[in-house]
Amino acid sequence: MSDLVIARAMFGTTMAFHIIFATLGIGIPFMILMSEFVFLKTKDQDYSIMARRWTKTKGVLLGIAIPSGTIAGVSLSLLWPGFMEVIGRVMALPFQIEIYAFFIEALFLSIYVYAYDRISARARIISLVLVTLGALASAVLISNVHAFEGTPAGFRVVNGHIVDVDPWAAFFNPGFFVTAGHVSLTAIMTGAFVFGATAAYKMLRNSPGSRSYKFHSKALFMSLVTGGAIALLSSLNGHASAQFLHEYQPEKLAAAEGLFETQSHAPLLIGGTVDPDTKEVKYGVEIPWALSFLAGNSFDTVVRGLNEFPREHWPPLFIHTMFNGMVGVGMYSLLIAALGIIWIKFLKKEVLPKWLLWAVTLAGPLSVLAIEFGWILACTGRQPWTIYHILSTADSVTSQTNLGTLYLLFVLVYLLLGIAVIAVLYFYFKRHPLMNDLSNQTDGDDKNY
Ligand code: HEB
Repeated sequence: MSDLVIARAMFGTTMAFHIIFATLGIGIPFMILMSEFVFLKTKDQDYSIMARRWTKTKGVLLGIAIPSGTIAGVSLSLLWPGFMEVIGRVMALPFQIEIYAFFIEALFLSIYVYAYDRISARARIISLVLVTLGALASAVLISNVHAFEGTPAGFRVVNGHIVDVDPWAAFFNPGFFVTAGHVSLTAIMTGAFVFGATAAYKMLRNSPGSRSYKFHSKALFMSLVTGGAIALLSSLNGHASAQFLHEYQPEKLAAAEGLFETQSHAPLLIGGTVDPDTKEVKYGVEIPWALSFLAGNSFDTVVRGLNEFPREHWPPLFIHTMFNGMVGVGMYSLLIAALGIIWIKFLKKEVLPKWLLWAVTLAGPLSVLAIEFGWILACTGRQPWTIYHILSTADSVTSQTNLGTLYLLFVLVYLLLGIAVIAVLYFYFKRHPLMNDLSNQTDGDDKNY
């Protein structure tokens, strides 16, 4: 393997690991906020218990998000010095502001946790809003560096030198709003479905009618409403992302859709594989005209095909599968949320069928997978560039060699960290079962929280 490939694999693995914790770091506090909010409105103690139990999870996840984020930051400079040189000159603002965002998140999380019993319900909600906003701001700021990579702005390159730097123009690059929106919405959606999946799984484990089943069905309903609503918004905004690619990174859209010939009335390809050599699409289903509509809201929209671009500038074509997977999960989650809501609210059934509970359980891991697909689509789909049409990945990479051993070491560290999180969460909740919290609630004893 070449050192470039190892560097990419190493950075990709780091980001794939970190992104899980960064995403849940937004979605979970949002769901805790929802629980506190419903508690404030209904005075139903179950929601308060839910909020406190999930706060433990947030704490553990933050414990991994910090080191994995630090590794990601350090890897950026160590593996991609050429890239960081440009970022350092033009796009340093997001990194500088992020420190404050993290500060706000950590500060208000501590207030929420340690002053829980001493502050009012409203103050708790305000703290949680700030925790969520802090986490969101971090994500938006860092994703903005990614947006800048796709739509660089705020500088000119003259004879290989960077001149006329305008940091705010770089900050508000054309990709800023679409990316910020998509990253934020999908993170909240993922948080909701992970919350819901846990509840659904617990419902499968407990008999209908039990206290625990009732508790979890409240969490389930709250998650389905939040997750469903946000999934709907994510797909609308995903549509905007696709239109954005059509305008700014047409070869990525062409690769994601296996489109070779530039054409109006372009078809949308679902499933199948795209072969770059024969330029053939195998086993896929084509929906006539749909891609033109997706790209420009009209069937006449001309979508540019890969043939217009030199072969060495084509992104890897497997991103088609990533795109399908991500959109598939979006559609699946919408459907499952709708079914669950209909079942509980309109058919007024307290017991949910097992298949539906399994389907919700599946939606949790699937939405995390969709996050991974989305990032692979966005970042692999930008190849061979780190900064679109300005700096290639090959020119960004470190000149250091023998990265192989280091890569294996990184993988090992992530494996250990991953196992550690699961073990900590598993044993913590095993030792502090829900029934304890529920019976404490009737005894009026608050000390154990
Ligand atoms: Fe997504 C990305 C679309 C859903 C997650 N997305 C993306 C892109 C596109 C899209 C076009 C690319 C962008 C660039 O590159 O720049 N989506 C879409 C659509 C839909 C979706 C149309 C519908 C349904 N997603 C989704 C989901 C999820 C996601 C469901 C999860 C959960 N994505 C994502 C991510 C990403 C993406 C994470 C990366 C970031 C950006 O934005 O880029």
